[in-house]
Amino acid sequence: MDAAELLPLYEQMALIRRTERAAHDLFMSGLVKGTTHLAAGHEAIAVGASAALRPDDYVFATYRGHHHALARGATPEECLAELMSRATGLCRAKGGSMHLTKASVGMLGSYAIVGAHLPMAVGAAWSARLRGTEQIAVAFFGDGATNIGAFHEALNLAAVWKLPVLFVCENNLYMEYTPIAEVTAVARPAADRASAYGIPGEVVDGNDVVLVREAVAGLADRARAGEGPGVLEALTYRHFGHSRADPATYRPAEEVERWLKHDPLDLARARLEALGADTTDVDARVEKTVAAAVEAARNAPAPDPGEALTDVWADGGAAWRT
Ligand SMILES: Cc1ncc(C[n+]2csc(CCOP(=O)(O)OP(=O)(O)O)c2C)c(N)n1
Repeated sequence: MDAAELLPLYEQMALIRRTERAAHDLFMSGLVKGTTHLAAGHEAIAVGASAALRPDDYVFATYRGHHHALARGATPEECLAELMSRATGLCRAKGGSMHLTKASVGMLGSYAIVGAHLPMAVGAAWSARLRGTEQIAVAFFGDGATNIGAFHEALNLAAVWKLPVLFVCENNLYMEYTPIAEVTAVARPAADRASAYGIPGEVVDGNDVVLVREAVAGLADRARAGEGPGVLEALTYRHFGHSRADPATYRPAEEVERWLKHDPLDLARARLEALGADTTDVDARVEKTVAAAVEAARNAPAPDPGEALTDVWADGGAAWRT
């Protein structure tokens, strides 16, 4: 990948990192309604994958989904306003941190029930198949979701119907506070299970945006060509605790230090420097954009109570009902 291609990916990752820091600070100031699960450290997965997708592909994420909303084109302002329950929020204050959704850019939602969105992504892929659009669906989920029944049901059905769906596991080594390795029979919780369903399972350095893009592009090409689903396990590490103000003291100091030295932004910056590109201007632009987004979100009005019942139910026509 040359510098002209990598620089915008770096910028997206820097924008996500800065937005997550802002979300953390707003949460600590008591301005975020409800909980929040930050994805700082996971940026390369969202950005690398998004760079390999078509604009009309479908993305499904977990409650730790700010990075996916931003990578697909939601703005920091609308995301932060949503976290703060403002009228200008991405879902006009009806979603909050755990339910960021922007259907116009294929971001079909963030889901708080672990594993619940994997079968939904299978459904979206089935819909694309029926309509003959060559779109694919991608479900992003944590390592803990691989021990949930819905993961296995989704992989099985996707394989049986050879659907254009990718299952991308963001393996950050921990569920809430429990290391995934302590409760899982195989070393690679997603990739090692893929073969049980006849699906290719790959492992990638989830902190390297270039490698993630390559891996997702390969699996996406297969899926679009009708060759069926793929599983990608992206190894990564979260910089913050699981949620809220969790200080993550259950993680060994040397492990934290090792992973912080393998930071996705540092890796991309080093690649750019080797290509003779400088990130100073990008960093300054990101800083300005997020500072303005924080200001706008803080000053945005509360939602109109009269809109409480709008946009909460899509009938889709009554023909499907018996
Ligand atoms: C079905 C279900 N069980 C339990 C929970 C509570 N819970 C929320 S997040 C979480 C940990 C999930 O870990 P993982 O899938 O590895 O994702 P990560 O949070 O690390 O991104 C749990 C158990 C839930 N939301 N849904």
